[in-house]
Amino acid sequence: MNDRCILIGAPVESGQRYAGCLMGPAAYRAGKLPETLISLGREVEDRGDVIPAPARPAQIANTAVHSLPETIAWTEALGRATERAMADGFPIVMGGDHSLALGSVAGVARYAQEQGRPLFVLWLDAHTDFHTLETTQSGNLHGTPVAYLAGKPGFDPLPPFPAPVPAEQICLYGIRSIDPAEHAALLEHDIQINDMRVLDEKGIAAPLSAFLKRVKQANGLLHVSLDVDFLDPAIAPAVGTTVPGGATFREAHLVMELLHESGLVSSLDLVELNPFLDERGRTTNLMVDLVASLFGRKVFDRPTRSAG
Ligand code: B3U
Ligand code: MN
Ligand code: MN
Repeated sequence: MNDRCILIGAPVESGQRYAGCLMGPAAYRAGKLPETLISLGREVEDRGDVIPAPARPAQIANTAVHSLPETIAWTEALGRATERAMADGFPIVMGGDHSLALGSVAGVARYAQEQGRPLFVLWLDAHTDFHTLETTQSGNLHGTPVAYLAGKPGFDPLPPFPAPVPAEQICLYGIRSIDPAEHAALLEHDIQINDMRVLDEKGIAAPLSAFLKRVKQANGLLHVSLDVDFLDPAIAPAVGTTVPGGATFREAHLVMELLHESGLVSSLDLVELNPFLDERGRTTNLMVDLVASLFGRKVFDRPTRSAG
């Protein structure tokens, strides 16, 4: 893991319909994300909030889709900002709704391609986000980035995804809500879907460890996209779409600890936090604590003893 964390504010809320996600980056700063990373020995460079270019008109056949021009502008601006940050350190993209990943993952993919390294993506989410511009019925583009990064057609007039991520390099984790069109599309793809049924049976650690092993063997870069709704709404209420049955406090920390131990994560999105829906900052605080676990905060640091 790179020592230098580059914070990128992405106050995006055009990918869904609740107002408030644009306060996400400010909440992470108020919740002391930068100070927390510094306390864990990281250098931190906060590049402030990205300002997209003015939106240009764009039209498509699916009339349900809203805010497409804004989404295109965010995708382009965040792609550039994240690609640049990859060259300088470990980007942490503070959202903003999940449509920001259309840009952040595109930037990471361009960087991975330049480096000649395979990109792996871990998607921690209640949803599969596998709609295209043609299949979405809600019209909320936060439900589309996994299909985009997997290289599915149906995204015109978004910029073509630079280097589509092969299905075997994508791992969806915590899934408990799939729309019929996503379900049909996922049947055509070999993406690993760890829905809650799988995680209840196998435990939270085993499927993740198997995926991490593959990343390591391939000398891959690993992008983690953490949607607040991966967590159970009882512990993380500050999100527009709550889905019961999410990861518990302990499961979520274990995921972050395993990711830290692997040393493989190279970039991170924090998405869907809506501070307007929070209760005295508890969701923001939990997200900051999860990032702390990802960057090595431990309850008890056990020095490795040599045998004998
Ligand atoms: N799949 C539904 C719901 C949804 C996706 N992502 C979130 N909600 N957060 C849709 O609207 O595409
Ligand atoms: Mn999502
Ligand atoms: Mn979600």
